[in-house]
Amino acid sequence: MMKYLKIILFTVLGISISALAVRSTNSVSATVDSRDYVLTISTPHGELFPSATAGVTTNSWHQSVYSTFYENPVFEQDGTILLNCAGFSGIGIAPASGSGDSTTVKLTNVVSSLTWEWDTSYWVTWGVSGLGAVQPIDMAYSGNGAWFPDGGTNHLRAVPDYGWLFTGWSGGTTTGPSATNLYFTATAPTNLLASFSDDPDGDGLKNTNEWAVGANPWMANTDGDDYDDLFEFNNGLSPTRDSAPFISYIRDNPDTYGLYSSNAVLDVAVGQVALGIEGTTARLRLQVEKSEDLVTWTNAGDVVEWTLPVGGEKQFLRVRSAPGE
Ligand SMILES: [Ca+2]
Ligand SMILES: [Ca+2]
Ligand SMILES: [Ca+2]
Repeated sequence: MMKYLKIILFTVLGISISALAVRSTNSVSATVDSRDYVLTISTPHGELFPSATAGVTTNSWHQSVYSTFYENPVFEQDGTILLNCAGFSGIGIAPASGSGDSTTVKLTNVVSSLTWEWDTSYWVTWGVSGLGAVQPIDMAYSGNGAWFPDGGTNHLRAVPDYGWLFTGWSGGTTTGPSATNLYFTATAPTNLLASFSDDPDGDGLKNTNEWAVGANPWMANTDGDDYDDLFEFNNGLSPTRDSAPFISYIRDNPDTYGLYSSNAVLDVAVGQVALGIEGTTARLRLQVEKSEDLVTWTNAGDVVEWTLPVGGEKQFLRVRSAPGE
């Protein structure tokens, strides 16, 4: 029995000695990349932290590089431009992209790059001229201003007070009165102005009075006759109905209304008719003329003269043709 144990022991020992002999003669070789890996970090905004990571950095293969900023977000142009770091993308780095404002990447290319990306927003304010308000719709705002993302669209609504009408936007955009709902895309910090007027057509008649008589607050002469809305309103005429026939009727019937047309007055005052007052006597002198061609006129008789005593009180005199007998 002891004899067999010795054989087994020597056998195991022999194998062990043999294995040691093989390991001592084996060798392992590995290739180590000793080249410099160059990472270029760039950013359009902000100050990179630590400053050593700004610009070109030399590292080894699979070296970890940490990059972040001293400050985020960043404000520019007196606080009217808001910049938020929105992540990065790169070449020859792992990971190749990411979100947030800090990262640790490993270099996988000899020449690699990491570029930070930023979101830009512009501070847009709004004011009013006249009486009305600007309402921001479905958007965050503070007072009379809000951050508008670059290229994004926000909705503002112009709401006039009673008696006033919206006439348009100015400032960052110019619109007419129909743009009460403004969908504005900002490309720079902007001050918008919403204008309101109580007399947008400038005819002197306030909107409330225009509405009261059905006139058009956007037209100075709603019915297109010879009289503006204000004149018709102030004189009991209708700004929505042509007043010309009414005026013509009066003009064509001066006897009915005790009127003289300008022509009738001229006929008495000019030419060969003279009506003068001498003391307490009114004197009228008439000269009848004749013509064959309505161009050349000659006297057709003697001057005829009438006199009439007049008192000290105001009197009106007139001359008219008399029917024959
Ligand atoms: Ca008006
Ligand atoms: Ca009008
Ligand atoms: Ca009119």
